Amino acid sequence: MSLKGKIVFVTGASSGIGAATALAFAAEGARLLLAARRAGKLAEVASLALERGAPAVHSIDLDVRDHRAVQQAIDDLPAAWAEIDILVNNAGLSRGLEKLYMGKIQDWDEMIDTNVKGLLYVTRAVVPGMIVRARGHVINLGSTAGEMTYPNGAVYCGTKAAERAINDGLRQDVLGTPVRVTSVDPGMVETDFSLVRFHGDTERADKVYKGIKPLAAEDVADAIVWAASRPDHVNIARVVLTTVHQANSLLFHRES
Ligand code: NDP
Ligand code: 8X3
Repeated sequence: MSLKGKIVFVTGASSGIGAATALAFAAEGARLLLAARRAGKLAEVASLALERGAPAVHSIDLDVRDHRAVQQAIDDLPAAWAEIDILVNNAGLSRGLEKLYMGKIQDWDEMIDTNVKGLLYVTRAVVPGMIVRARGHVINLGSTAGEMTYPNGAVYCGTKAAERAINDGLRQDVLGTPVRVTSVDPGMVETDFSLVRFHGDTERADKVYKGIKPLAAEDVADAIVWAASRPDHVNIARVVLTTVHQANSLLFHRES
């Protein structure tokens, strides 16, 4: 299915997988609606997307944790941008890596509010329009962490297990409409993810990828664009992808 001229809304488009996804859709000639909190970084991605072939880009400064702001942002879209064809629910993060009984409440709130509630708020604001227009595709960012919990990551893994349930629930709830629902579930991807998890500690973040060739954000973007470009009667329910150095959440091969 051609993606040319489609309106693609990517949340968390200012870095990592979201930015790579925006650029991959740009190369397909899609129109891009990009959202994140860091307006400067979003502007850089927007200008690159135009260079790569997006016919138009509209950026929104948005915190997905604020349900009123999310609804307002969708309600306020200029008419030319209102008919969203593809929603990529990518905004998300992990905070901390420690035993559950020592975890920081603020970290838990941030992960749950972003990865679970934020995803729900955006979905709730966008999907009704897709139902009315009888077309649309929601692509949610899950994780291998949602399939298998790892030590010290219970809350992050819990948010991705919730994504999995929400993804599957939404697919059931839109049954009978042409709207498609996909979860793209990567293993370890080298982005700012670990830097954010460790609150800016670069040394600790770098260790995560030591001896491993992780997935790149572009590998995940490729899977997202692939799912979006299947014929419109084909619903890809879930794509799980890891580097060859990772078998699951717990098992890695590290080169010494
Ligand atoms: P990055 O840190 O590079 O990107 C995260 C993006 O989410 C940023 O653009 C950030 O933008 C945005 N974001 C975070 N909080 C909010 C918020 N409250 N409102 C709006 N946007 C927000 O990490 P990744 O690219 O790796 O992560 C993207 C998604 O992929 C996440 O859902 C993550 O859980 C998932 N994932 C990542 C994996 C990995 O190993 N990297 C593996 C599996 C899944 P800003 O700060 O400007 O708001
Ligand atoms: C990100 C992958 O395993 O680092 O969802 O949590 S992992």
